[in-house]
Amino acid sequence: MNGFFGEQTPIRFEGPQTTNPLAFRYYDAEEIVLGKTMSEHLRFAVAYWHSFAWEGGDPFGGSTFERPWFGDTMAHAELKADVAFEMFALLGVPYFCFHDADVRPEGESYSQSVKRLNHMADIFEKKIQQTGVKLLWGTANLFSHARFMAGAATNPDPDVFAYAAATIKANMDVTHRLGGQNYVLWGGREGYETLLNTRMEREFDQLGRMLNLVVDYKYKIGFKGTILLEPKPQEPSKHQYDFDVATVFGFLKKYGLENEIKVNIEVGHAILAGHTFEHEVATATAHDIFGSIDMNRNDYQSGWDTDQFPNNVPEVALAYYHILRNGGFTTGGTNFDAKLRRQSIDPADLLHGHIGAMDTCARGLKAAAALIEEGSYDRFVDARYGDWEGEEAQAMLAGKRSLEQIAQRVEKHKINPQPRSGAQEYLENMINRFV
Ligand code: XLS
Ligand code: NI
Ligand code: NI
Repeated sequence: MNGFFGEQTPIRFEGPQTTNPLAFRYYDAEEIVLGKTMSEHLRFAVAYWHSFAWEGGDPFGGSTFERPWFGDTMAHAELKADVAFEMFALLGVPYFCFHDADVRPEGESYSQSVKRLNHMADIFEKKIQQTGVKLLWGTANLFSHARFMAGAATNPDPDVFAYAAATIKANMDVTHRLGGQNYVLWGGREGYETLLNTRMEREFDQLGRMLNLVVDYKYKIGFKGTILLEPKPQEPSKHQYDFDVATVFGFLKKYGLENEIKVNIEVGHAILAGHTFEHEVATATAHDIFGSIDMNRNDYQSGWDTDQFPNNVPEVALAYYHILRNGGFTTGGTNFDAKLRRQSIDPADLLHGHIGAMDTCARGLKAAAALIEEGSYDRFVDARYGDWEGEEAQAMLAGKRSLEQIAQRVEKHKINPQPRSGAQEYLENMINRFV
């Protein structure tokens, strides 16, 4: 293959001993782990925006990347698509994800923007057929353009709500046409900059209405994928309504959507919300709203959503443990919503970022699978709750005992519970055997 990445052959698995930087050490797509191939478990996806649309700017300086597809014509957009699929093939990733704004230049009107999006979808349709690379999810960018500066669904101007609704419709149509497995809504500006100009109760109802419209439309067009909300506490807004998984669950319940919408959880967003990633995954599986993950970390000292490729095996392993315990992904997958550092300007840097990320996830998955297969960890934690299997405990849980009845039993049997060790250090050491 000879294109943007030069003369390059697809990245192969060469095992942990290899010194070849353009090879996988741990990700062997066909290796069977807990009855499925690694590729089927992990369902890797490349994020179009960071890899192909981000220019390397930061608040103090402009772009650092020179890419032949930077420009606002459709010819640039088509070249970008060629390079994107060149990279998907080199990496052997089964999926990709995109926003409308990543793949086509903004039009002068809504209709022109949609026309351009549909043209790119025609191209993607062919490429999907030719390569077998599939769409993990599509989404609308409802945060970059100035019209969305005060929010999309939560904007005080109903025309912005309408424009956002129309844009979502166009993106759902394209996602459906391309066989997308999910449709994502991340509300970067669904929140506020200052409470001084904000009526929160109105904005909640507007967002609740928009999500209901999305779900109605999903059934109308027969989209079989999952609708996903992506929580984040802030950035770009000072405060975002989809703060974290628990907040999103409460919101979905309020608007009757807890059985319709699931979550796409991002590592860096979990950290910004003051949680660990595995906390967010465990909260989602506990509420039965787990959908998909954006596997990109922050720089843990900077306090920003720096969108770096994952490199921490224990962190990744604990997240996959909760995902596997929940039965693994269904329509979701592992999306790298990650970008290069702005000094990493070479084409090969894009490959190194993804290769390292895929290897980190593969190691994490294998560690989590080994932990589950070996079984002592789960047995220990299950045993901690073992007494709840008793008859009286089950009756209390099922609502068959009143407070008075419980009090009587405590008195009669002189119940006097003794503290038991939580064994945290023992468990930490046990986990360390696997990661
Ligand atoms: C931004 C989000 C965004 C979503 C898709 O922080 O992670 O990239 O994943 O809109
Ligand atoms: Ni993010
Ligand atoms: Ni994301």
